[in-house]
Formats: sequence, structure tokens, C-alpha cells
Amino acid sequence: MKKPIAFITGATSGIGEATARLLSRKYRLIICGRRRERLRNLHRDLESETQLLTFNIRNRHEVSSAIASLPDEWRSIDVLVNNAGNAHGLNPIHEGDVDDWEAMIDINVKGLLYVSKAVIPGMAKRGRGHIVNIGSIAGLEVYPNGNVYCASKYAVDALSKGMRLDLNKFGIKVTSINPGLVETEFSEVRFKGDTERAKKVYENYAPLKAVDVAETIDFVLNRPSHVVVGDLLILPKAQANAVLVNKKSN
Ligand code: 8X3
Repeated sequence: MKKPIAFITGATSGIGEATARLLSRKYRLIICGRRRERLRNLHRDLESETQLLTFNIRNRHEVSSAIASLPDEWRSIDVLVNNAGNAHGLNPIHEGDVDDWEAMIDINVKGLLYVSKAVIPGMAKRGRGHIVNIGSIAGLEVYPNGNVYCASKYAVDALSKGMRLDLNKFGIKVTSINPGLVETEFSEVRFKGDTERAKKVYENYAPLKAVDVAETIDFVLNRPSHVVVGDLLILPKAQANAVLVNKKSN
């Protein structure tokens, strides 16, 4: 029997890449991202049959035509991991940059919707599927200067809950995974390449690694067919909530 198909957005780095590596043992993969070269490099390491889709998730036409270009035998997508997402800036609301706001709303909210719109109707028609939305602790608690990033992740939380309601009658599972601090290129993007500042976010405690979240995704996908892990918060041991992290001073 052919392996099931998993579709992963934001697969060129961090949680998405780690998830692709892990799921490639059990799934045929559709890996998506903006950076073709990175997708190609990842593809070389994967154990499974893989399709590469390059698109800018902010462009709804690119998203829909890339997904529409999949060969017929790749259309029955069993698992959708809506992982693509970024933070841009960490400023008080009155000092925020409108371009940053647009990027976060476009990628984290609208991009997730564009991909979902292209993939979910097939799941509904087939009466099966599992959607895993990668939210954030920032979608459960608002923290100082998080404003628009938090709003975008609150939207992801609402969309997960909305999907669970609307797709219930089709037998589609919806899981929302909300990580706390994960050491990836997330902070480098947030701080626009200021690596020193980004490094400090993960200093003096053990943050989550991308693979920790990937293993959690693998876990939720492997529950028996009658079980859905609904909303899941995953934190490094040192983190108590969005603002309290027990850092060892040196
Ligand atoms: C990433 C976690 O705490 O930096 O979504 O917002 S946090």
C-alpha cells in the first residue's frame, strides 16, 4: 500500500523542516516553501517520495496554482501541517512598522487560509484528513510588544477551533499545537538578522528544539482513529507562561 500523503508548509527551516525529516519515514511528502534551494537540499535527505512546491504564501494566486499543479496521484492529501509563520519586530503598538504588521497578518493568517482553502475541500470530499495548525503560546496569551504577532496567532487559534466545528461532520481531525520558546531562526527573523539579540532569547536555559515540536506532531498524528488531540501547549521546562522563563544567571 502507498504511504499516506502529508503536506507541510514552511518546510525550509525550523519546525517545518524537522517535521518533514521525521514524517518522511511514514508519509509521502509535499514540502512547501519560498526558498527552492533549501527545499532541494532537504529533499535529498528525505527517505520518502517527495514533491516540492515553491510559492510565496503571501500570494494567493501563487499558492492556489502551485497546489493545483500537483500530479493527480498527489492530490489525496491526508495530513496538512500549517506551519509557515513568522514574527516581524517586537515593538510597542504605537511604534510598530506597518510592513511588519502586514507580513505577519499575510503569512500567519491569510497564508494559512490560502493553503487551507486549496487542501481542505478534497479532505471533506474524501471524508478523512488531519489538519495540524502550528499556533503559539502567543495565541493564548498576549505579552508586552507582542501585539500584532499575538493577534495573528490568536487568529490561528480561532481558525483551528472554527475548522474543528465546520469539519466535524466530515470526520476531519483538527489539532492546534502551540509552542512556547523554540530555538529556530524565528528570533533572527523577528529581530531582522540581529543574531546577537536573537541568541539572547535562548540563553541560560534549555529552549525547545524544532525536533521536540516535530515529535509532538508525529505523536498527534499517530493516535488511534477515534482520538483527536485538540489544543496542545508545549513549553520548555524553564518556561511557565509567555513572560516567565527561569533563566540561570551566570
Ligand atoms: C513563538 C513563541 O513566545 O516568542 O511563537 O511568541 S514566542
